[in-house]
Amino acid sequence: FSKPVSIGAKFPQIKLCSRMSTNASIPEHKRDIETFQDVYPGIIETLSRNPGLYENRDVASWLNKVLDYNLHGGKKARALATIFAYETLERPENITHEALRLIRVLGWCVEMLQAYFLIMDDVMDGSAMRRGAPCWYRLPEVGLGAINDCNLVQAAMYDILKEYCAHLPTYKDIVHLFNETLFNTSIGQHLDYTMAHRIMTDYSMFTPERYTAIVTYKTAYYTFKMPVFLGMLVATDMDQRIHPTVEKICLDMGYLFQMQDDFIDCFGAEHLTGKIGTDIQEGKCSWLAVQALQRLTETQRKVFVACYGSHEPAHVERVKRLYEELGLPELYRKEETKRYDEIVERSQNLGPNAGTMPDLFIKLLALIYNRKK
Ligand code: DMA
Ligand code: MG
Ligand code: MG
Ligand code: MG
Repeated sequence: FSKPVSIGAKFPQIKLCSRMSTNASIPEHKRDIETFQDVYPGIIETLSRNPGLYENRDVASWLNKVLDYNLHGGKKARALATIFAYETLERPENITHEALRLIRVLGWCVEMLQAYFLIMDDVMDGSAMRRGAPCWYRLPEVGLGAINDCNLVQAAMYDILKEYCAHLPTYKDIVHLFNETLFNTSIGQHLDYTMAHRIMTDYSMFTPERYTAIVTYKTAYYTFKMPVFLGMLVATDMDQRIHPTVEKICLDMGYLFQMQDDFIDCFGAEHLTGKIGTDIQEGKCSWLAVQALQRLTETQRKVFVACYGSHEPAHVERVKRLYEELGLPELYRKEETKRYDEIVERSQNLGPNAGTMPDLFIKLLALIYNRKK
């Protein structure tokens, strides 16, 4: 290990959203010259040495194309969260260039898991655009081949984990965390899909409890629990005793994140999100739909049932107008702030073993609060 560079925990005041690494606020002589993006070519190079890909060069270049198309252009919120987690939780003197490279590679693995789910998700949701470009499955040369492309991305992720992390004492725990996250997210995606593919007049399952289950499984595990726990697994001497509370806060932050996603699906600006909403058309159990169903009058309910789950633009507009008539945009803003405040308070009360964990939660909240994309 080379000479340590101190970053992260010593500079909690850094601004978060504008860059991929916290380098800018670090004195020049201590600056880590490698960035998150810089470790990507090494990952591609490592994959090219996989025996199967080495023997099948055309498949190797296809996989590069899959990764280039599906890993870039997004917010990379989960990779950022992974890197923040490590930089915040690790003691500054232990943050070496090698440790930073490792956590950045893990950040890319998290983004690969995300790419895997997004490719599938866009097929399942009948979406057209992602990150300002056509969804992968919609490219003429892809189509249903997208299913196997997902498998390739997932296999590449585990290959990279092995190549870069097999020597770590926590390797087993890291792989276990990826397996758990894959399983939980798939459970959530199944819940989400089956809720949308029901008898369209039946809204008995659109309850707050069911909504919590869907968003916890489909979003919270992979968006917050995984990055935070990866940071803990790579940082030295993490106190195991606060884990259950930390996990609960991560899952509640995931709820907030998906609630925002649902709001943006309906009321967001396409030029910012790079995607076109489908929740109303697909009849999704979204935060807005669940809130609406708790507030509709008998007459409004008839309109909702007639228009929800329809691709007819007039029907979609009518549902949006109903949401506005019910004051859901105002309710959303209040609820977002309330949930933000609750998470701040709970992270401040983690107790004497929490270390820098509260700082991490504040950073993660800053990353997502009032987000428009
Ligand atoms: C997000 O669900 C969850 C996963 C696992 C992709 P979503 O369909 O609301 O996401 P998006 O709005 O990005 O399509
Ligand atoms: Mg979707
Ligand atoms: Mg979806
Ligand atoms: Mg969405």
